[in-house]
Amino acid sequence: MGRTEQSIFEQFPYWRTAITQAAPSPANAAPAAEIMVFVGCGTSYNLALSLAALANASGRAAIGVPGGEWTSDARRYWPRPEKAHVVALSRSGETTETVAAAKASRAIGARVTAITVERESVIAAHCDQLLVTKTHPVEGIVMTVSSSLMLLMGLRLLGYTVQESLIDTAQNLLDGLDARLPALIADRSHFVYLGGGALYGVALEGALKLMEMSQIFTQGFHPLEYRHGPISLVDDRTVAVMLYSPERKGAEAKLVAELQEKGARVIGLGGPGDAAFDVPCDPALIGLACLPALQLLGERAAQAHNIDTVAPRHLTKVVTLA
Ligand code: F1P
Repeated sequence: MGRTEQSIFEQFPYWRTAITQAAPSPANAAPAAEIMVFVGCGTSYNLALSLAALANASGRAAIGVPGGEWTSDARRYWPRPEKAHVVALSRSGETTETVAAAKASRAIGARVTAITVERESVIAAHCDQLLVTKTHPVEGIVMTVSSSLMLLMGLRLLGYTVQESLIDTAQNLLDGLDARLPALIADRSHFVYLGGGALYGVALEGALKLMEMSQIFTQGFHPLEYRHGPISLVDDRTVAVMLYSPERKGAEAKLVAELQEKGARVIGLGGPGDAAFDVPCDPALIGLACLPALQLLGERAAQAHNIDTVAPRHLTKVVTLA
């Protein structure tokens, strides 16, 4: 087993530790904030999008913004950035754009919460509130355990309770998908990830994982957006991963049936597909429950192409700009 695969399968003890840590003081502890702005880059940006949707769902105005965008012109995203509560996500705590976003936000008086797995990082030194937990030491360039852990910490910041039973759900999904994966992805070269609301960021993250691990071009979409153009790519080379939202399952299942008619093989997470998996948990936690399985999909696709995910092409663990 390679190091990336090992980190995926061995992530749950780290979840357990993060779950049992003292709960962070709630996000609404920043009374002057008009809005929560979740910032990050790459995987951390995908998590930011998901957390922003979950914050809105729990009654707090929120947006997700790439670190570089918030740094270069925050006012294009929120007219009073000094009134924002900025939540900066960064595994390394060193990514140039995210660190700059945190520093610039503090400089104008905004509150900054940092979510990271590196206690001694730059971002940890430039925040008002630090959420940190330990990650698996074997994790390499491709972010696996740490992305699950940062999503978990973000959920707790928003006041969601992550029960130990979620670990069973995530583990069962990981093992269940793994048993079916070789047959599901055999001979398939076009992959698409679909998810709405908080699952849109998770769909993007599934796509990013597959792309960086296996070098297969892929995309993520809001489910019903897929009919508006991208569906023209679907044929018998397609695998579609549908992250079902419980409240929209009917409409999403109809889309899945259309994709199947056109030749796609569908992995249904929380609803129908050629391989269908239950995701029994609080709807807000579906994305977290699915992340390890999505990470594994990237790893198995890479293995099918004899690509080593320990050293993915053109990638480094941290992107720092001069
Ligand atoms: C952000 C990130 C990762 C990506 C790659 C480069 O890192 O874009 O998402 O996988 O390793 O950096 P971070 O700010 O979360 O450390």
